[in-house]
Parts: sequence; structure tokens; C-alpha cells
Amino acid sequence: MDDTDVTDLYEEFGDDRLPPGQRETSEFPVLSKSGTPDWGLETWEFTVTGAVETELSFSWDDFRALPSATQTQDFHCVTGWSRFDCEFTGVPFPELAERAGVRDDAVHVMFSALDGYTTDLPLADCLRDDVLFTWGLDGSALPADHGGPLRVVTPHKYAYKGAKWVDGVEFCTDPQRGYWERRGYSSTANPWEEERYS
Ligand SMILES: Nc1nc2c(c(=O)[nH]1)N[C@H]1C(S)=C(S)[C@@H](COP(=O)(O)O)O[C@H]1N2
Ligand SMILES: [Mo]
Repeated sequence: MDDTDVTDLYEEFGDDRLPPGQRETSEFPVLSKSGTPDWGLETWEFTVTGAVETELSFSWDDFRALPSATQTQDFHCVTGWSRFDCEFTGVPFPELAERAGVRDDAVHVMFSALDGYTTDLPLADCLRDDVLFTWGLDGSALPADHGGPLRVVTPHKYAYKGAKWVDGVEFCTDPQRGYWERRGYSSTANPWEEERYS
């Protein structure tokens, strides 16, 4: 499979691959607000709603039939660790956006997840090929603790912008705030500007 290395995307934002105040680790810690939710692939459903021409709904098999990409990416946690060279496989955000047809009045995106987690980003921060709805990690199925069957990864943002167990994406005509954003974390979350808190 094609593997694109996007670990140089930091050049858009700063001089160093490791953002300020971060330390590199080869571990992949698990951080979840309330543990790993239960799910079953037979009942799993993913929806695309809001300011779109066509709202979409996918079963697991439908979702897995979408065109996918494998990318080597870095992962930056707001608590201070970064894991380099994660190999993620999944569906690029623009692929889904194109299928739904994003309306002109959409400006923001809200992701929702099976554990009740939500997180938000400006639309422009989502319309990037490196924002992936990910089901594969380092050549295996994404482990449930890390958000399997499906999570979002956002290599240009702190990792709380990537909803684990993602089950929906809503296009919004106004900015909205997600779970951590309502509790004082940055809406924009650019690691190279150390946008940790708002
Ligand atoms: N659904 C959901 N997604 C989530 C979280 C969560 O609690 N629930 N935590 C976020 C936070 S704060 C971080 S740092 C990353 C951690 O991802 P990891 O457990 O794979 O390291 O997931 C993010 N996505
Ligand atoms: Mo986090």
C-alpha cells in the first residue's frame, strides 16, 4: 500500500519537528476521559450531518469500502509527549466532505464519539488530507484503547482534537465547543504556538 510520509508538515508551522515544550517518547500512552466504550461492528454506524447537501450514514462495511490512505504521522499530546512516526491508515477528511457536499455556509466541524466525547475544529483545519478517519495503526487494526474501530488523527493539532471511537461528524454554521474546549482547552490547539489553553 502507498505510504505517504507527512512528518514534515511541521514546516508549515515552525522550525522544529518537536513542538516547543514537548518531549519525544516511543510509548503510546492511553488517555480517555471515561474508559473504552463498548461497541459492536454489526451495530456500528457513522453519520455525516449538518450543513451538507446530502447527509450520509455508513455501516462498518460501507465505511471500510471508502478509498483509504496510509500515512506516517507524528502525534502530539497536550500533556507534553509526542510520538513520532505513527503509521495510520484510514479515510482522509476531504474524501468524506466531498461525498456529503459541504454547503457554503459551513464554517466549523464537530466530531462526536461513542463515549460522549466531542471536539471541534474550524472547517479549514479539517479539509486536509492528513486529517484521517483511522482504523489502522502500524499495520494492525487500531486497538480499542486507542479509539478502535475508528478514530480521528490531527497531526497538525494536539491530539485531543482527534476523537477516538468517532461515530459522527457535523458541519456547523457557527463555531461550537467540544468537551475539552468547554473546559478551558484551546479551540485551535496549534502545538507549534503552544496553544494548550484558551
Ligand atoms: N472519544 C474520545 N476521544 C478522545 C479522548 C476521549 O476521552 N474520548 N481523549 C482525547 C485526548 S485528551 C487525547 S490526548 C487523545 C489520546 O489518544 P490515545 O489514548 O490514543 O493516546 O485522545 C483524544 N480523543
Ligand atoms: Mo489529552
